[in-house]
Amino acid sequence: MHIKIYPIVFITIILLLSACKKESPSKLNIANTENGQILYDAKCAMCHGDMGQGGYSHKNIQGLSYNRIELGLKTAPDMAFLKDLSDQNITDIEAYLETLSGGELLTPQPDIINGEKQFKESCAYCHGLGTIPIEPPRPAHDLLNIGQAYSKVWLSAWIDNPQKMIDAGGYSLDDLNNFNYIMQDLLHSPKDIQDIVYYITEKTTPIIKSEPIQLTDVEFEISKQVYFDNCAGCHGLYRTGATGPNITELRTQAIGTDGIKSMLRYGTPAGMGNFGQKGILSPEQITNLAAYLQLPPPDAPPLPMESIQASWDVVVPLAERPIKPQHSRNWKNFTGVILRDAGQVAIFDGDTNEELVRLSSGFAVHILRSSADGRYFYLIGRDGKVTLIDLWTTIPTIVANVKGCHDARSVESSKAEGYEGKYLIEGCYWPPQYIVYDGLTLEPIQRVDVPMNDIDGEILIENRVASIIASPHDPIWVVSLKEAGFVAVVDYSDPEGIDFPMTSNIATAKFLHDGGLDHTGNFYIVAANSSNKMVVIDLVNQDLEAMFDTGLIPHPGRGVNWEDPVYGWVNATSHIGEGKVSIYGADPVNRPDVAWQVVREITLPSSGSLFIKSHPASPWVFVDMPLSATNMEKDICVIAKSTGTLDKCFQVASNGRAVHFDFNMDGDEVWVSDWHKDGAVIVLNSTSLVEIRRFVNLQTPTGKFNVYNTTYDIY
Ligand code: DHE
Repeated sequence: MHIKIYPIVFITIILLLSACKKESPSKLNIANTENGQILYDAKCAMCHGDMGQGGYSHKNIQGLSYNRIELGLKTAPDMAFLKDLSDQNITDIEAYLETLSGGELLTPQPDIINGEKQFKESCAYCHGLGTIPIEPPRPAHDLLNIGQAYSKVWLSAWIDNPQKMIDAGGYSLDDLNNFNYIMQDLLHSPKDIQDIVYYITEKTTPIIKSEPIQLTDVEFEISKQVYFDNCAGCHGLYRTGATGPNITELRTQAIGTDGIKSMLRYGTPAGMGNFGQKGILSPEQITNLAAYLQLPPPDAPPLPMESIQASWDVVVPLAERPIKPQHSRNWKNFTGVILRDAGQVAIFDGDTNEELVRLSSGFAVHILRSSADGRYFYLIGRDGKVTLIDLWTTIPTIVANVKGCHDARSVESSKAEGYEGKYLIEGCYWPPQYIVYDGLTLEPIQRVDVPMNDIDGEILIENRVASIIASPHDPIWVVSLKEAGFVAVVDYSDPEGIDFPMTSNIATAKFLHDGGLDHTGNFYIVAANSSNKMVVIDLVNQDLEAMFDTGLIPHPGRGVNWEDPVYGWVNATSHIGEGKVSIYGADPVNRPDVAWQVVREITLPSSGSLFIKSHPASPWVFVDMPLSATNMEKDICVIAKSTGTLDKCFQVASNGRAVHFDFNMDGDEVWVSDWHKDGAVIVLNSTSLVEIRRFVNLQTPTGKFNVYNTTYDIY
């Protein structure tokens, strides 16, 4: 035994001696301390601390000589990625280390119990620890035996700031390509990080299952409502998944209580919101929701025609409404701002910048759409309530209400010649139906069940109506059936006005969500979001024009149209699931060579984008990232139309998340929401990008709808 150790000791002594004796190249090079600091901060501080005081490595390197640095680079496996540092670089780092002193020390005694607690609270969804595999799988690798692949120091530095480790070259780019996302920085303290690392590297037996939680009947009912308010939109009432993945009870039981809680707390870079971290859900709500999700979903009730008719409420009958505007305002430049959690819409005069009125509607109001002439706003809430607002009265007034769904996201007016504003369609998330109303009174005319089979012939338990758009040419609406993957054509020309059938169901791709028109109005371009595809419907021939892949969970809102200098007319989408804008050709007549093909991809600093928009008067295409899990939610980015490249990203929101854009009627102003309970709408000059106005004291402002732009589909 002893004999075998001698050569190792001998070699080490020789190495140390030679390191001490070697003439330091720092004597030959002229040191640049400033560059040394840049290099140190970028490549060394993650492990050795911001002042070289020790950090996760617990090795103080203040004043370390050139030769000792070089020795570390040659012998320490964790530092192998720094092998390309030149003599000059090392000289500069040496000079910088000479200047350092002080800095906070990290206690070398880890607390494994705290590490276990932190792991379960923060990491347990994305990473298993010898846990049961799930489908779709966890977004990151299982960490059982991770200590065999990486050292504790490296793992700590990685958890502390993954992006910095990647930028420094400390993570293999080949490995990185195996993942869709870079791990989030969960903002843990260095102490917690060190404890987590000790826990995951010392634990050698799998975590089998976390403890289920029992719910009382009252807690179950409350959690049901919390789920409906916050989760059902993405995951479905029956939790089978759409924009978000399947979270039915078999999968959630496999994820386990800890995993569900960590996901609800921190979200994922795939677009799941960080509900706990942002204070949207309380720790108690998260705990109970984790239990609720492991139980089978309760049955959702129907909403028959009699109930819809009973909900119809005419506040101002048609005969009592004005026949011309009762004010001299430019009502086509009014903008309605959704105040989501207040259940209100605030209406602003875009010429005078006055807030004219706040009107209350239902629960978590979602969007506005305009009648064919723009006189009326139709407001739809998640509770399925439609509110008709007249903009010609002295101040905008609610003139009728009706509730056709328990859960809804979309309404659209009839816009074809001869039918302008005559009808309104409401699509339901639940029950699986659409309702057609009289466009001027909201009197319910027809309720129609949507088919409960998908494009593969599978029977569905949920088939939600997502975006709806009126063809500018024919008396039809195209209706996206989310789970089914069909785009239904609903004909509203029936002379009896009593039928409103689906005249065809165009098979496309599953998980249809949101979309808008191309620049001619001949095509409807809609995201099949969890299929990672865009679908193009030919509105003239009423058939499928094209389908193509873009990125992870495209989410264009209404999309955007502009003329690219190389590819002609294009349209684009951003994505929830990755930081990417895909721009595709959208002119099959003049540029068939690039039509419906991705011609440019632009990298954004974060995933979690919901909307992309522009106006013909603006040189920019605007993109938001409100679901960013990497702290980019306050920023927006602008793409230059003239070059098709990203120009810059900058912060606009102060309190919350920057979300959604609309423009004033002339297009020289762009309005962005600061989505927060103490929120605002921030108005920028749409060319200079300088802030020119801020409407404050708005509770959770989200969508903004300028009458002119909404009426004429300008985006
Ligand atoms: Fe929306 C449009 C569904 C979350 C703000 N949203 C749409 C449309 C659908 C939809 C189907 C297209 C309607 C149309 O064109 O006919 N939205 C959903 C959801 O299912 C989802 C993902 C989850 C949910 O629980 O509702 C969802 N939406 C949100 C938000 O969280 C937003 C940001 C704020 C809010 O209301 O809670 C939001 N959605 C909007 C806006 C539009 C929209 C502003 C209209 C975009 C436009 O420019 O026309």
